[in-house]
This record gives sequence, C-alpha cells and structure tokens, in this order.
Amino acid sequence: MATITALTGRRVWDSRGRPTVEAEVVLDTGARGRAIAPAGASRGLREAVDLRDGGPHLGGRDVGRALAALREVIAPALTGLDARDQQAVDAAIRALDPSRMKERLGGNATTAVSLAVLHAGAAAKGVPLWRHVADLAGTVPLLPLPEIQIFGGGAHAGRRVDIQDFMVMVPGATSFDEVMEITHDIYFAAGDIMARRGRLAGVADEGGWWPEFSSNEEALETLVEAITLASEKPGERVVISLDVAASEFGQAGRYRLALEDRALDTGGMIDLLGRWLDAWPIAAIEDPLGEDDRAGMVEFTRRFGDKVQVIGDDYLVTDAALVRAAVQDGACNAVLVKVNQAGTVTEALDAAAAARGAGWAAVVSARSGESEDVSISHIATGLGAGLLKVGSFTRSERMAKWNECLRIADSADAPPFAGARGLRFRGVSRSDGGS
Ligand code: 2PG
Ligand code: MG
Repeated sequence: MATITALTGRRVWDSRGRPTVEAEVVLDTGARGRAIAPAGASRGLREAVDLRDGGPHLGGRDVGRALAALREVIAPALTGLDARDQQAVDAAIRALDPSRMKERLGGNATTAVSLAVLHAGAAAKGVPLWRHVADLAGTVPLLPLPEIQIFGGGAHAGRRVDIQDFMVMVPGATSFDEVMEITHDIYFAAGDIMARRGRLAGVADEGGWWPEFSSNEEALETLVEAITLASEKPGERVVISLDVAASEFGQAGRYRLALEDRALDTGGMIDLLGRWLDAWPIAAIEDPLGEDDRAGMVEFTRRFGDKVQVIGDDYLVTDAALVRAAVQDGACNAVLVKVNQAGTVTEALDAAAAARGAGWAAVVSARSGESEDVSISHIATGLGAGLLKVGSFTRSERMAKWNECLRIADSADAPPFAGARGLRFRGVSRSDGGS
C-alpha cells in the first residue's frame, strides 16, 4: 500500500526572504514526500490565492492561516488515501474548498500538499518523480528546453524597465548540458557589457542582471550584443524570448510604458511588439497584452502566432477551462504551467492536457519567489512539455532546477532533449531535424 498516515506543515522561507509553506507527507510504508510552495509577484487576477495573515507581523506576509488550514482541515481529510492516486488526493482537497481560487485553504497550502503527495507517490512506486508525472498524465517524457533570464525587469526589478523578462533559449543545442554552457557565456557577456558601461547594479528577483537601461529596446539590443559577444549568431542556435507581463502596466486596453513615458492602446502595443519581432530574433512572447485584453490577445496571435510562440500566463492562470476558451478564441498558442496558479497538481496537469489536445506547447514555470524545491524540473520532463522557465543563471533557487535537469539527463533511462521541438520560430538551426 501507499497510504497517507501523516501530513505536516511547517513555515520555511523563500528566495525573497518571505515566509512560505512546506508540506511533508509520510506513508504507511515509511516513504515520504516533501514540497515547498513558491510565490509570485506579478500574479494573475484569477490565480489561486496566496493566503497570508495580514497585520503588522512580518509585513503581513506570515502563513499561519495557510498552515492552520493544512493541519486542521487538509491533513485529516487526506489521511488514509493512497498517495499514488494523485487525482483522488487532489479531488479530496478540492472537495474541502471548491472555489477555483482556493480562498478557504489558501493555494499556498494546497500547492505544497499536492506536490508533497506527488513526491510520496513516486517514492512509493520507486520511480523518479518525472516518470510518475508521465504515468499520471499519459505523456512521453522529454528533457525540456530552458528559457533563461538574462535581464530581469517589471515587478521583479522595481519596475526599472517595463518588460519583465528578457530571456534566451538555445534550441540549437544538442543537449541540456550544452544549453548551460552557452547560457553561461551569454549571461557573463551581458554582465561584462553592463560593467563596461558602468551600469552593473546587481541582480533582480530571479537572478537576471538588474536592468539599468534607458529604454526597453536598449535591453533587447544589449541582449543581442551579449549573444554575439558569446560567439553565437542571434537567431541561429540562440533565440530570444520575452515575458512582457503586460497586465502589470496595462488595463482596459491602455498600456503605459513608464520608462519611455509612452501610452499605447491595444493596437499600438501590438504594432510595437510586431516591430520588435521584425527587428530581433524573438521566438516566444508571454502575456503580450493584458489579462483583460481578450481582443488584443486574439489579434496578436492572429498576426504573429505562426512565427512566434504566444504564451498565456496571467491570461490563462493554468486553468483548463481558460485554455479551452482561448483555443476557441484563437488567443495564444502555448500555455504557461504553474502548479500554484491552479493550486493542485491535477488541475495543472489538466491545463497542460487541454493545451496538448489543441496542439499547443506548454512551458512549465517557476515563480519569482522560489526555494530549493525542484519539483518543476520533473514536472516539465514528465509532461514532455518542451520548455522550462525558471529564471536566471545565478542564485541557488534557480540553479537547483537546472542542476536537477542535468541529473535527470544523467540517469540510466534519461528521456531525450526537447531541443527546438514545439517552437515555431523559423530562423533556428534545429537540433531535432524537424521542420
Ligand atoms: C511570470 C513569473 C515568473 P511571478 O510572470 O512568469 O517569472 O513571475 O512569479 O512574479 O508571477
Ligand atoms: Mg509571466
């Protein structure tokens, strides 16, 4: 058997020095599972609630209420369930709090518990976590292609620039290890350029260089310079990806680029991003318009969806119903998967399945507030999602995830590396020989 006999929670601390929830599950066999909930800063309006205590203590960020829900409500309900049956466990959690946003229990409590059970289920089966995920999802595992941040921005860098993530992908690499080498060179080339200009000012929340730029375009130009300085040709083995996180600076079809003191409507924003797509080798773009700008997302996807991956993050909040609606509308062509947006593993897998059913790619993603937890490296691999977004190339809460992928790559039955699979960008020399 693999029966849950104990579920405990404790307060631990995340990469921003804020409290968060850790859950630990013990099975009758002695097998265990443990996981830590991450936390976002640029949060979607419709994602699962990150339950905090409020009040003066710890800036209102303590997680006492979420931990109480875990101990007093969730733990008694899960005791006696089979940890290998993730669906049944997550259904039991949802029965306790049927609200989509987990307002009663807190998405931070439910996420930590659901992930801890996932770990315990894999341990009970004696298989790696990624294999257990593939079994649950009915997917073919693939080592993901990383999206790695070089410059941070937006809500992760005091809004120093408007765009949130300036990232690189190396779809032309032949292995995960080679991606790491090439990204190392690009990351430090970018740092050298910033230092030479007297603009090196530390790093943002996810470890990317702090964006001391006078325009968003300057960040893109500098990124291309860094790729070149690292002896790569932008648009060949290496491409750019952006998380615009437009909901952070746009509402009701009005966008305000504070850095450049520009106000744009939906059409202006689409035109601006279209010019960037022409000027730079951008292969993926996340949340190009606001989460409330359905017409904009549809129009953007219609105009550019055949040559760039249009990823919905705040727009889809890892929700299968929203993914299906977007498929109907023709908004986006890929989904960002964050377990804590959904609040349970099963709901996140459902969102990924809805995307897969439509022929969309999925990008499994970390949050800006992270920890040593490496569950997402396994979830991305097990789902064969194609892409993994974790933040930058420094700070251990980020490197832990990349390093875990290297361990998976080294395992006896390692799945193949995704390379360019799933990307729509046409200018890349592909490692998988596809077209
Ligand atoms: C995002 C994430 C990760 P946050 O917008 O994709 O970069 O940010 O966790 O702050 O929502
Ligand atoms: Mg995002």
